[in-house]
Amino acid sequence: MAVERKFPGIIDKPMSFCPGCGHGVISRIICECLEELGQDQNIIFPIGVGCSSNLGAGLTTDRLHCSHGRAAAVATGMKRVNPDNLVVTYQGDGDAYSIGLAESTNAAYRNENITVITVNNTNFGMTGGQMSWTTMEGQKTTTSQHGRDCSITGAPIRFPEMVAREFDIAYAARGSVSSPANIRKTKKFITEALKAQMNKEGYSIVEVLSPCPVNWGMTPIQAMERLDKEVEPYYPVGVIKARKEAK
Ligand SMILES: Cc1ncc(C[n+]2csc(CCOP(=O)(O)OP(=O)(O)O)c2C)c(N)n1
Repeated sequence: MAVERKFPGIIDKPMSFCPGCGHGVISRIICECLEELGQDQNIIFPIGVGCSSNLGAGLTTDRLHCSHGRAAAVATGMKRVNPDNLVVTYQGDGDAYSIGLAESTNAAYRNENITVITVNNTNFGMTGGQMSWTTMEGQKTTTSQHGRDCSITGAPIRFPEMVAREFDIAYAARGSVSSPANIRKTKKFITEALKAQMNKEGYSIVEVLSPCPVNWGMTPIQAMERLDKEVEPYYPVGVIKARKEAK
């Protein structure tokens, strides 16, 4: 007997990601969270440029493919004119933290009532794996061929920690897709971030660590191991800031 696979209702087409990429899992759990909160017909996605933009290709919801790095600014406008809609950005680390660092930081500075989801795969994925602000020290990319030298470039940015420390935001957390346990945690973090927006508490951010096997030059299994052993120690998984007790 054929087993029926159930997908969240707002996913209507397959999204095309490379084998072993984390974007597919992350997209799916965001949609699950929205459905479980009864918000799946009430969502607008300002989506970044990069592999993240494949999210828009598979959904039935309102969404806008924003100029590179500007999703938090677009989200600000969307939320201010549609305060009853949930507005959730979906961006890569290159989009949100390198190219869009000003827009991303300013939205947190103003404590905009939006939810920001960034997929940190430690490089600019879609364009072939260039160094981004999250690339690890010593990591080889097409633009750091001898390994990232932080004495020249500065150190990898921990953006959620930075905005949680400096600004009066509602919620910040970091998840990962390196194991089923971490995927479950990430789902909880995204749910809490969405609830913060629903309760009008202000800006919420969840960064999700993701493997990028093709640009890391690894098999999907090796990339998962790297995520677990090298990336997570520098980018710890967990709640960084929550106004409410539910952690
Ligand atoms: C203004 C501008 N600069 C550069 C590009 C080229 N570009 C397209 S996708 C991309 C990489 C995005 O990387 P990231 O945000 O880390 O997301 P990922 O693809 O890794 O998910 C770049 C640099 C562009 N489209 N527009």
